[in-house]
Formats: sequence, structure tokens, C-alpha cells
Amino acid sequence: MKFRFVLVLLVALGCLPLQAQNADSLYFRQHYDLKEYRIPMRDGAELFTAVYTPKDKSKDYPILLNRTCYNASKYSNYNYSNYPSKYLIEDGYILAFQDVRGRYMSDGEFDNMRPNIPGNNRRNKKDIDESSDTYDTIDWMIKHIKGNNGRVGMYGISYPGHYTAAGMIDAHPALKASSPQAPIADFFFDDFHHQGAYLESYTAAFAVFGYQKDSLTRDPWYMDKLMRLYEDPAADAYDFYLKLGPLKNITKNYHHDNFFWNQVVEHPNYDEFWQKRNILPHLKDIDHAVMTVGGWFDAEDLYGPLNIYKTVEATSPKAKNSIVMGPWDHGAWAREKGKAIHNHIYFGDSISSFFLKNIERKFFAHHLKDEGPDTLPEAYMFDTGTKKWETFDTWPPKEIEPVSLYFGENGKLGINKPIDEKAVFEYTSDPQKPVPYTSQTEGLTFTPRKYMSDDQRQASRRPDVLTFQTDVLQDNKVLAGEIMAKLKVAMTGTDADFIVKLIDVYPNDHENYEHNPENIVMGGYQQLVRAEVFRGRFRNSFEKPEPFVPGEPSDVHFRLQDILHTFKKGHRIMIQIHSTWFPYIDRNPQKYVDNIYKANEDDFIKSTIKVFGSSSVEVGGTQDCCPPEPFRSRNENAIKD
Ligand code: PG9
Repeated sequence: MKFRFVLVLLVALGCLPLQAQNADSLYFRQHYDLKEYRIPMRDGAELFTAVYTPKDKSKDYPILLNRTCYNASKYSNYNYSNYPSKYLIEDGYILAFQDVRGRYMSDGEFDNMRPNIPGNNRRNKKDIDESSDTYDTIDWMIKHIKGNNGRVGMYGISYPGHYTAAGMIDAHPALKASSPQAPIADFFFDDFHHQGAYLESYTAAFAVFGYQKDSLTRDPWYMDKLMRLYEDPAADAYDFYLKLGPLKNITKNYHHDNFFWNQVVEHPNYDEFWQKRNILPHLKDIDHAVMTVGGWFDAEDLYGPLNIYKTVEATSPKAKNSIVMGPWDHGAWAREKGKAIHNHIYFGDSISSFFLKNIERKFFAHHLKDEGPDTLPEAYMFDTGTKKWETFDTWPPKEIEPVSLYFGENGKLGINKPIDEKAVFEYTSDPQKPVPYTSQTEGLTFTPRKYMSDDQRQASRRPDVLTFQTDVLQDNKVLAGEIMAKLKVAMTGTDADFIVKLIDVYPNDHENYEHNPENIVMGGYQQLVRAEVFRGRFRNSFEKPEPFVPGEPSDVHFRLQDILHTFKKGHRIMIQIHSTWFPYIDRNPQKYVDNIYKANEDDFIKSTIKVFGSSSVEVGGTQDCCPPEPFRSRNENAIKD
């Protein structure tokens, strides 16, 4: 168990090149030459870049650039792990893979989400950021890599998706097509935090991002730190983290010398440290083609793709801006497994191939080679209820009516009409008995993924989970666009988290899918469609947290990420509300402390929480609301040079 787990982890981290034995890697070797370069940046640092050029020298080719913190060398020596797709390999591109500054074979110091310096690409500047490094890389490659056609595309998933988005800022004129895929926008809302709440389930991942290397290396330099948690990986993360206790014990037992962990601990609020690492305010005046890609079940970066697309749409009228959202978890569109399955749900066959062949391949061919028409719609979105692709002229779609959901006695959920605004619903939240985030027992995963469409029956049966559901739907009901939870609450404690979940309740006679094991029953399944946590202290400001006054009704309004989901006839719509979601999210002590990362065991108290009947969940269209979000795809917030 341990060895296999670590091996999978190392491959996932790009530490061990996945020597694909498939025909595609043979094709790669037969049709491409490989050369490694050290590309000089404006400050003298050299960035390692592995470059494949087609052996067929009869024509020029565009360059496709992938910048990564996960080891460009894993792509070198023809190690091909199906990304970029075989369709792009066969179509013929110059493929460049680069270690970003401070990683593996590149010079310099690593900085997570390196702050962008506005206006940094006017050539007389010596300050550097990911945008200037991309500019310098593109400029050098256009001038030095033989056989290029003067056009460059960028793509990448996750952190590489973030570097793609960074390359779009003050972009080099040769950059004509960018596809940020599951891109990180802001680590206070993506990956390590959701709206300020820490993802305790990410604890093991810190080793990858919190130690500087001391030499050029093709191998990870942080393995001994990674093994602190994976030496004997816990098989039950809930039990492991509950026994571990307050977050201060993570510092003491594991990450005391991890620079990124210590930055997270010292910046529990959305202060200047996080604000300057948010890429959204810098995404403006983009004038080339941008296709942002994401997965509706992406537990790591869902805020990123949705908000990068919306920001470019709001700030860059010259960009040919589009978005693709499929029934995928993190980066699953790059892996074709035949049947598209997320956890227990089957969505169809060859959905990733459909995207790679009919969407991504055509996007780059049109914009980089003038091949084929530009047929990509503004929004190519997969309905996770009907399990069909839909296209829209805008996202969120204007043609789908928003829906308001209201809570009533006996677990009733009303559609578009309040049930009883005077009703009061309450539960006691106990940090010593937190609500599990999954119906399954999961070990110390690198990042949790399956929970995103998991069965919620284990939660709806708990007394500390408020559960409301509609009557059986007499017709299909499409919910599409943004979601706002507008709660009015009171509590006996002085701090609280709120988790709101939107759930599709299957009819009791729903058949199992072919792949379901015997112990999974699809009849009556309560499939998670969307959930989000909100750390209540940030209800008025992410920068200036505030305690609650015991017993005093307070508004807690917050955003869940967008959806496109048809609740089919015979199904029900369900909402759940609770205050722990463990160990996906760390436990809120429920007694206000300045810094939860430094809370003590005795700060954790039970709290009885009331949710008033005047609360609602608004689904669909564009939802605006408080707290003032750091950047909400509005032009006036764009950073001025
Ligand atoms: N965004 C993903 C991630 C970042 C940090 C920790 C864990 C995951 C990714 O880049 O894969």
C-alpha cells in the first residue's frame, strides 16, 4: 500500500517520468527531435526549456509553450504522458516545456503565485514576474528556434494553467492563443483555501511548494519532507486529523520549516500577501484568443477557470474569449479512459477525446495555423444532469431563469416562494464530532476529488445537518449560472463556518450504473451538485474578520461556484446546511480567535446555530452580493499601471 501510494504520488507530481509505452510515445520519438535550452531572462536568470521540433522540416510550425513548476524534465527524453494531446502531436507543433523560475533545472527562487508587477513588460524593466519570464521566453524562442511560424500558443493544467494566464498579461505580440486549463487564480479561493477556510486535506501537499532547491536538479529535493506525512500514510484521514488536533500541531509536527506553510499561518486573512498574488486584477486589455477550460467536479481549481473567463470577458473586449466546462475532475479532460466516470456517476463515453479532438485541437489549429474555421462558441458547457453538451452565447446564460430556494418546516424546500420567514431551524455543531466530507473512508490523498459528486445521505441523516428538499419534480428544472447562499443566522458561539450544498436527489427506482460496486445504491442517491464553505468571520470583509455577537442575527452571504445541471422529472432538489466539513476543511473553533492556525485545543467549543426562514439560496444568472469580493470581474477594479 505504502510503496504503491508513494509511486502514484511521485508520478502525479512529475517526479517520476511516466514512460508511456503506448504507440503515441513511439510516434513522438519517430517524428520529433528534442533539444534542451537554458533561456536567458532579462535579469540574467536562465530557465530550463525542453523543446521538441518536428523532423519534417518542409514547413514552419507554431510553438506551443507549457510552463510548469512540476518538472519540465519529465517531458524530456520523449517521456510522453498523453499531454499535450496526441492530436496536437500529430498535427505538428514545436513543443516547449519550461521549468518556471526556482524550480528543478531553472535558476532563481520559487514564489507561490509570484505577484504580477503591472506594466512589467516594457523592455526597460529589470523587475521580474511570471509575465515577464513568459515574454522573454517567447521572444527568445521566436528568434532562436528554427522553423517556427512566428506564432505561439500557451496551455497548461492547474499551476501550469496559472502560468498560462500570467503569460496573457502584457503578452508578447507573438502569443496568439492561450488555454488556461483549471488555472489557479487566487490561493485564498483556489486549492489551499476556499473563501478563507483552510483545506486541511491539502496538508501533505505543502511539501511540494514550501522548500527552495539548492541546486539545478531533475529530481525532487523535498521528498524527505513529503515523507514526513507519507512515511506511513494514514488510511483514514478523518481519524488522523481529528487526533492531530489544532492546526498548530501541523506546524509543530510537520511543516515548521516550510516557508509556504509559515506564510499561510502568518496570513490568515486576505491581506496584502494574498491580494498581490491574485492574478485576476491584472487580466485586462488581452487581445488574443483565450479558451479557458475547467471541470464541474474540479475540487482543486474551480474558482480559477470561472473567474479568469469572467474577468477576461469584463476587461478585454478585443480577446476572442471562450470557456469550456465538462463533467470532469481536476484535469480529467487530458486523460481518456473510455467511460467518463466521476466517483459513482457515469456521464458518457469518450468525453475527453471529444474535447481534445473537436475543441482543443481546432482552437489551436485555427489561431496558430489558420487551419479550419473558428467554430468555438462563447461557452461550451456540459449539463451534468442531462449529460449533454450545451452551447451558450454568454456565461452565465441569460436565457435560463434564475431560481430562489427557500427553507420550511419538516425539511421542505420551496421554489421561488418563501415558505415561512418566521421559521427558525437550529443545530448544534460540535468540532469534536465534525461532519465527514465524504461517505467513504479516504486516506491522506494529495488532494480530495471524489467527494465532489458523492452521496450525501450520510450527512442528511445527522442532527447537525439541516436538510431541505422539494417535492418530486413534475418536470425537468435547469439550474444554470452563479449561486449565492443568503443566510440569516445566530449562534451561541462567536465564530462559525457555513457549508451549503446543492444536491440532486435521485428517485428510489434509479438504476445502478454498470461500474457501481454492490454496496453503492443509486436508488435515492443524494448526488452532490455543488457545495462551498464560508468562514463566517469574513462575512463583511475577507481582509477584516469579525466575531459574531452571541444570539444576534447576522447576515452571512456567500458564493458557491457556478453550475449547469438539469434536475430531471422524478428527482428532487435538496439543500444541506452545516458547519463542519472534515477533514476537507479545518475545524472552526467556533470561539473567535485572531488566528485559527494558532488556536489551542480548549478554544474549540460546541455552538448551537440558528438559521432563519428568511434565508435563501439563489441559483442562476449573475449573482452579485457581499462581502466585497477582492476582484469580481469588473473593469473598474482592474489594476492600473
Ligand atoms: N492547483 C493544483 C494544486 C496546487 C497546490 C497544491 C495541490 C494542488 C495543481 O497545480 O495541481
